[in-house]
Amino acid sequence: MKLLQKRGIDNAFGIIGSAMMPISDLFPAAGVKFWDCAHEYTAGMMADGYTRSTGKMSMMIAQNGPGIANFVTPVKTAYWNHTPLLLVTPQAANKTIQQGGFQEVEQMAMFKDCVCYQEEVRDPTRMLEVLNRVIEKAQRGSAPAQMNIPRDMWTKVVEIELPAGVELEHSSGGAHSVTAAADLLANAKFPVILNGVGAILSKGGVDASRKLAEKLSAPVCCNYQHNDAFPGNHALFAGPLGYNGSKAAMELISKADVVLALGTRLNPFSSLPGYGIDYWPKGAKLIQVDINGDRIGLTKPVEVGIQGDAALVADGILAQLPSTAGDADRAGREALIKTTKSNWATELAGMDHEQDDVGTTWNERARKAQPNNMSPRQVWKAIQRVLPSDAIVSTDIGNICAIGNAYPTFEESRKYLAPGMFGPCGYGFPAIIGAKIGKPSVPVVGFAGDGAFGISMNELTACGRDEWPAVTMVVFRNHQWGAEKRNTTLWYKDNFVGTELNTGVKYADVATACGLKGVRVNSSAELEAALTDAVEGQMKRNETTLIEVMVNQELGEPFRRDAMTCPVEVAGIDKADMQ
Ligand SMILES: Cc1ncc(C[n+]2csc(CCOP(=O)(O)OP(=O)(O)O)c2C)c(N)n1
Ligand SMILES: [Mg+2]
Repeated sequence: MKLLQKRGIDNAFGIIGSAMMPISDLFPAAGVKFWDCAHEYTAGMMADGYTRSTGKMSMMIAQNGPGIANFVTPVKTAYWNHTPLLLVTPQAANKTIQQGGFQEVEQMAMFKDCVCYQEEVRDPTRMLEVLNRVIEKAQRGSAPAQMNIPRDMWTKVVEIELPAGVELEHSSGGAHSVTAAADLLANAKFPVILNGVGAILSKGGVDASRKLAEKLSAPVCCNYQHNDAFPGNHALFAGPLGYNGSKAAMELISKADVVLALGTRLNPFSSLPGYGIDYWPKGAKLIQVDINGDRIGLTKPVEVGIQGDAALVADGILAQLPSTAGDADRAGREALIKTTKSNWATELAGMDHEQDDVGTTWNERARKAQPNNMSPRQVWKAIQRVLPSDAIVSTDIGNICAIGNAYPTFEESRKYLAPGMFGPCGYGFPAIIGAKIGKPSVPVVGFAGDGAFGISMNELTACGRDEWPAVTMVVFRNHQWGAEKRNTTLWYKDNFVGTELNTGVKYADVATACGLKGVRVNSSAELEAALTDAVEGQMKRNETTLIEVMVNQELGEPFRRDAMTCPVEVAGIDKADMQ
């Protein structure tokens, strides 16, 4: 507890259990707030939302066995969100381990692939040494790290020193490679910067990228789902790449002869074609900066790789640029950025409906079936009109949330909590609760589809208690697991298996039954009024509101055009063959 205090870890998320009681007993006295959630799955997502929005490490803790098993999905989610979390997993006691006693499971194996470091406490006298190492590894790796502790170790009386801990200075990159990068950028005709989460995680990273971009008049794209990695109101901001992102960003980066990928591992999903444009500039020279050397050159051929901190490396490159850098056709580039952005803004503003692929008619039928319901894009435009500019936003995995990728922009970082590359449904609601816990004075709005919300909605029963801060949650009610239904319409001839939700459920009423405010809205005007009122209620009256938005069943681009094909009938399947 003293070490947690020393490291400022003062928020823990989970569900109470006997295996953690020797520790949770001390939480109030130590000043650690324990957020007792409705499910460990969502507790972990809350910890992720808390830490992503504040930059402060938080802790996940639960009962050994089933409680800890429920943490697997959020821990892997946090791993790909690059969130440093302390995962404490009390383990079945040494006395009975391997005898199949109570609540025993291989907790180290379970998280092996989900954390950047894991260690089991082997002896009570080593508890602080291990805890200290785990915290440092989580920080250095910017990912969850696990301390597994046989539960009987908590109660041994031992004498130990508090470890001092070491804070490592981040590297500003190898001198030769920084110079090589500066040379490439100085001589580029069309340099483009691509900011990843590393720009957010490194202190001053976004600002350093801004200075570099301004010097070069280079457009700045954000990597997929890191829309807050550059200020949205900046003239050089091009928008997010990837699935349903900014067409302007895609068009601009396709023209690049040099790309500076700043703080990104360039994961394969993030630069897939969008809007039919295969925009990745294969002929461009790529400079990749990542604090983790293992990820440099992993997915794309790299001209210059720099292992280092995004801010320090960007500053180092800027310092080496000649005064004339960026002068070649500066005005032409700036004009092109401006017109490309404004064309995309006009196009996006005019997009109200989803297209059908040739030979399919789902969207046409969906519009006809519910002519009075809003379409997903009409919903997003209404949201955009009233969403506070300083709001923290979370989204979920789902078709309507994904359509939203092109809409909100952010002036500051740590404002956009998307579920990330593990892609778990059920992220939006708990993440926004965690964000509000971390940033109580900032308005927060969470978004989720009705299916994904169903996975997380048990937290409605937890979040209305007195000390929990109020949030605003928007649920897109299209009565379907839409993203999967989209795959079915495109590749499986509308053979809908498992895609239909219970139309009888009223999520707004469930919220009301949990002592919260629930509102159903049917039009853009109603949505704008409800969202405005909900945010006011959140900020002024400590009111949590769930807004259930009635949407038609139109479906946008599928997630995995790259991975889907029509089935080929081989032997034929017949019910009559069932034994
Ligand atoms: C935990 C988990 N289960 C299943 C999936 C597969 N999946 C991806 S999107 C999706 C449908 C989401 O439906 P909904 O939340 O209603 O949003 P919509 O697509 O209708 O907008 C499903 C089931 C997943 N990503 N995560
Ligand atoms: Mg849905």
